[in-house]
Amino acid sequence: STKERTFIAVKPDGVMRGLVGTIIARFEQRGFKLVALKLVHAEPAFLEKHYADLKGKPFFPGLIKYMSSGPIAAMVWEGLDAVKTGRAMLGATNPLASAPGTIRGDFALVVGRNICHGSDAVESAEKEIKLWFPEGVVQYTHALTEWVNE
Ligand code: DAT
Ligand code: MG
Repeated sequence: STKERTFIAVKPDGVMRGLVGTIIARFEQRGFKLVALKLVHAEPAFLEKHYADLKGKPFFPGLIKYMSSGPIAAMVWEGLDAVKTGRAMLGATNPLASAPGTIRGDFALVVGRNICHGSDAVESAEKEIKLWFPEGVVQYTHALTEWVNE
């Protein structure tokens, strides 16, 4: 649906490298609507909730350390097929396997510094949006909505 929402985040390496604007621009230009945005320096305990499904993986401690090493630009984007399209725009988890033209395929090389996060399903998007934005998202009418959608 055109109201589908996904949680997208620029990870600490993306923020430190000055890629927040570039990543936001890609979602804006594609036609998605920004409905929540904040910069957070997340605590390890919070990130363990975000990545609860990966607890037990050998890379989990390193992942939490990386994600808590600096600010994260957390956002919610809304629009047609936002979850799947958002993932396609990010590229494969391992940037070496990400197609050129994707965010990871254009700006990253290694899985442990892959600069961005995107929800992998509608249900995980709902969970992640509640976790990162307990205050809720912002409701407004985007001027482009009627030109981007049929
Ligand atoms: P994604 O971020 O594409 O949804 P994921 O949910 O499987 O991928 O993993 C979350 C993050 O954990 C991923 O962005 C980078 C890190 N990660 C995943 N697999 C890894 C691995 N084999 N080695 C090191 N880090 C890994
Ligand atoms: Mg994931």
